[in-house]
Amino acid sequence: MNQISHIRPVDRDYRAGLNRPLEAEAARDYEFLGEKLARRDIDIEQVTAQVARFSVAVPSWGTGTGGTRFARFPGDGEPASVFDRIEDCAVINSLTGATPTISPHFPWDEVPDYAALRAHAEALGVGFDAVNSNTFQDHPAHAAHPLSYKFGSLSHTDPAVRAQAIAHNIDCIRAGEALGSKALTIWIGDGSNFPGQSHFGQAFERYIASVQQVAASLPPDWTLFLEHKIHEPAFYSTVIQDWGSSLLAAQAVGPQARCLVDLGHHAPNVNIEMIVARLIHAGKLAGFHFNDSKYGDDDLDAGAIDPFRLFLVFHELVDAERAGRLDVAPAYMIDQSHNVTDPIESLISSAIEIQRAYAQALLVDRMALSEYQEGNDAMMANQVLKRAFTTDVAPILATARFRKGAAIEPLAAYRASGYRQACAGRRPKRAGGGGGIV
Ligand code: AOS
Ligand code: ZN
Ligand code: ZN
Repeated sequence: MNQISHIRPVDRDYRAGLNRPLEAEAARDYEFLGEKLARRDIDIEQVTAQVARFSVAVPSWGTGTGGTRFARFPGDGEPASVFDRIEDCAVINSLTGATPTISPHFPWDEVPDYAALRAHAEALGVGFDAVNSNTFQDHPAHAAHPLSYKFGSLSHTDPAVRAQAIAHNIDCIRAGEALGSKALTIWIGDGSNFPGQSHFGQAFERYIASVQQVAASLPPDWTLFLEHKIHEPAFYSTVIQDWGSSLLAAQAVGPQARCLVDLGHHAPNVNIEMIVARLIHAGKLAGFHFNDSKYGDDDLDAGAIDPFRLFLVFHELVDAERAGRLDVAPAYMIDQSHNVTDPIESLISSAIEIQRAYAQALLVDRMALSEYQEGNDAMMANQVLKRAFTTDVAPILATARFRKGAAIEPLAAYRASGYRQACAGRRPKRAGGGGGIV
């Protein structure tokens, strides 16, 4: 069977047809912006080429409607299997040209034949990014998880639970190898709800010893991403609460371990861009889980709440890259929970917002900024950043997409394709109801 016959947005000719009436206007907007940037000594073609090379991975779990602790309201045509999830991810990539890889989560995405899964993805033009383990839930139907993670996993007081969690992480590495991944992301829900419930030092030491065992099973060209989170599901303390704990753990585990920054995993008002700078300084930045937040780990769409912060994160990254201070390219992934939107639309929009922040960061006049910083001219230094942030880079993004054969207007193209309605016709309806964050 032709795998793409039922997935219109993946058809290049279909996208070209939708682009045709938009091309002339997009070209005019691009030319006009090119002239404006030239007055700032910026070559628009260089910026567009960098934007075109930029990509961010989409989470397989983000293609289904998420939920809160209170309820989940699934939409029609939601993916019923990992094969469906890959198709949705392929749609996002075809339209944006910016999301060629998928970050799978196990055991949610477990299959008996990973070669078949990989072939399915390749036929749709996508590959796999970091694999994620899941020891923050019980998997009672799964033979490899007979023990409960209620009181923790890699830091559990019971060595048998720790061994089970370690084995699961190693299984994830093996699955990832079959899929062509090069990294394992570990986020644990371990922590405590009551002062006195757990011993901070001992739990941390148990975590490090467990992760060291996982690291011992890593292929040499793999990286281990350690993800910190201030709270939830544990609300008094978490074992890897902040970037400091993450850095200490990564340093103890060794050169293959690095720190992953999920933008929603900090206290409100924490200066995340400075955390990024510090992790770069330590040579331990792994990458990101992008999302946006107002209060906590809200998992809202990237750029929906605070696009300036997203820009400031990219400003640090571009600055470090230009100065040769990035020892490895950071891994970019989206980690969101879509509760009131079509998940495909949210992921399309987020990929564009992340790319937008990157493009804006490329426009920062770094020479001028450095001079203002050296001269302690706070006002003008801030103006340099604002000038880049307020530049409308949409024509650059649209042109980068058009030249790749993606959609000039991805959201409109997605809606016009009727993809979700077609999915509703062939995928089973999912029940809503009970809470549970995915
Ligand atoms: C949880 O808060 C984290 O962001 C993890 O990255 C988690 O694995 C992912 O959100 C899927 O639940
Ligand atoms: Zn995350
Ligand atoms: Zn999170």
